[in-house]
Amino acid sequence: MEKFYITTPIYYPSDKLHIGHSYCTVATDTMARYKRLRGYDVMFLTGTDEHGQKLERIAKGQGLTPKEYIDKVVIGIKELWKTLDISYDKFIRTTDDYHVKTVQRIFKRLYDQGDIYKSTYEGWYCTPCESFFTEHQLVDGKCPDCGREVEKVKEESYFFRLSKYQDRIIKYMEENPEFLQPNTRQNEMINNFLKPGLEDLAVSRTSFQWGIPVEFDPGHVVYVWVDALSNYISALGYDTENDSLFQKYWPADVHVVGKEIVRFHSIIWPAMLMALDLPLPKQIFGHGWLVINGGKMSKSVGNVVDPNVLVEKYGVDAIRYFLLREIAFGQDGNFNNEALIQRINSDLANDLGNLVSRTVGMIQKYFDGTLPETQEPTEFDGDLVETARNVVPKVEAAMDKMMFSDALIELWNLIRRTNKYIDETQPWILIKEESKHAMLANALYHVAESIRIISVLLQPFMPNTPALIWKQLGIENGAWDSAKEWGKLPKTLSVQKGNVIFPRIDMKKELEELEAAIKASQATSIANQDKKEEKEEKAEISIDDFFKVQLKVGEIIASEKVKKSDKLLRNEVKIGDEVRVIFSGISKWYTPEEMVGKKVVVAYNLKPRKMMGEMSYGMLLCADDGADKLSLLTLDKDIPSGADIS
Ligand code: ME8
Repeated sequence: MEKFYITTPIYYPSDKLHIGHSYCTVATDTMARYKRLRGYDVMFLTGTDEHGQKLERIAKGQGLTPKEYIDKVVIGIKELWKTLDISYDKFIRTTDDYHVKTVQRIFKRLYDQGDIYKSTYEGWYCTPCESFFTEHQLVDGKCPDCGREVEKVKEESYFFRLSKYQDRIIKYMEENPEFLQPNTRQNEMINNFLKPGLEDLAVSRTSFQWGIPVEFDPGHVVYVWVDALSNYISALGYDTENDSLFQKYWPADVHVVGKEIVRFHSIIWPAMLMALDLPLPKQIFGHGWLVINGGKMSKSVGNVVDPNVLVEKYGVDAIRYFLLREIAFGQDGNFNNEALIQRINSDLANDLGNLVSRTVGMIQKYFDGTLPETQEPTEFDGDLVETARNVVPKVEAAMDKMMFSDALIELWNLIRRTNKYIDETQPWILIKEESKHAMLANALYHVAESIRIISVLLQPFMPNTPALIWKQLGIENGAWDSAKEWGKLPKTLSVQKGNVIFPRIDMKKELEELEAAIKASQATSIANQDKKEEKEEKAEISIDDFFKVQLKVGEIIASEKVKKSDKLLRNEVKIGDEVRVIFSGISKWYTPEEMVGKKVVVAYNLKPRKMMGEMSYGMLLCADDGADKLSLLTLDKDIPSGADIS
């Protein structure tokens, strides 16, 4: 069986994934379903990208550890994918142990073979995008990707020899025009990034800790994009004892990604794979954005639409249809409530829903639910059968290029042609004359058979509607190839009337309700955010909780700068009879000489943790103005070291 490996990006865990994120996943899911129906052995991977400074900060803001915060959010993400009927085969989290180990091995291997080396990084960092930029890449001093403020960073860093792979990547792209789709993205990458010259990439950080530690240099964590991109192979067991999935599925057939992350997937990822001597994915498909009034839908702008609100109102199939039909995959598309309701009314309720219900209704009414054996052709049959026969290769051709919208246009041509056939044959006239009943039976058979073919082809896009149609037509399932054959329904078809599959809705009333529902969900999301921030300032804890923290007086008897770090001091602190090593990130404010002799406040029962290859036993308390001032907490009377603080 031929294999097909398809991936979505792994999402940053965010409280609210919006309809823009859902768009990417729904499209990928549609492709995975389509390939399964075509008989492929499909591996569909999605997951979450859980490291980086941004998450560390958000979690801290909520008084949680990053993992505690992310665990909660991931539950919501998985629920959303369930709501949208996303049929992924594997969900990877970059905090999964196997992934962490694979990334560490990859990093070490690249270091050992000289593709990664140690130096000093000086430049600009955009935390929301988790991206480094050189001075000349900034636009008006801001992040070229999101337009937000960037931070100046100077730190010791490992570098990946990206520049070494530049020519090979250009050559690869030129020789494989299918590699980066749509085509325009390839020109953009070659002309804007590759030809001007690649710089080596800083691939480790020392200024925060929430990342995968570089095993042989624990003060460093792996740059989040190196960590994230590796998910596509770590999920398959790459470089482990059990790498059968990797052997079977790699290289990926397509990585589906949003246009702003095409750069990482078409330059950094290929370079990493080249360095690892692995084949490149067959395709990177960069889709466009869902925009609202011209701007990208995004949480920080506050214009996000919650997919749950939409699904609750109109059902998952209607929402999936709208996303796939309304926006040409690869281009940006406007998300618009009116267009959504319009599509539901015209394409789903009028064209499809009405076709099914009136056909079943007529078979019920004219023939008591079962068509008679005797049937006579009409002059309109040939054209309908021809249209149905042609639609399958057209849908397949569009799907093979991931042109979901085109595939649906083809499918709707058949739906409209079938409706037209009803108007041409006029069953309500034929029923009036006994001699025309054989013709009427044939006409209704033709319509039902066409509906069957439509329902088979609808499956990748709409996971639920086909089964509702089959129930009414009395069939069990719809193998893809059965759509290529006309006449699979029994001549004496028996139908069973069911509910209307897509009821028509009142545009004006619905529009008001929908706008109100979206506004309410945006307001709740902002209010929740505010509440969380408030809680973070004023959260109360019980006295019992407070007493869980053991504070003691310590006297600093020795202090020195840590060589590999520009922040840390290594202090030896006398607490009663014992002497503890406690690292503190305060060398910007205190010299070792200033430290020695100070009586300070020590968080005494903190779990020891490894810093710079050595254990640190506790923490020195400081006051921090959040900007650039810091003061160690000291005592204003002489109290012996080891004394309790309460
Ligand atoms: O980029 N319209 O994660 P992410 C369409 N963790 N797509 C949108 C969108 C919109 N309005 N907003 C977001 C990341 N997306 C990284 C990926 S992969 C190794 C690491 C899409 O959660 C966006 O384009 O910020 C991207 O493809 C996906 O959602 C995940 O974005």
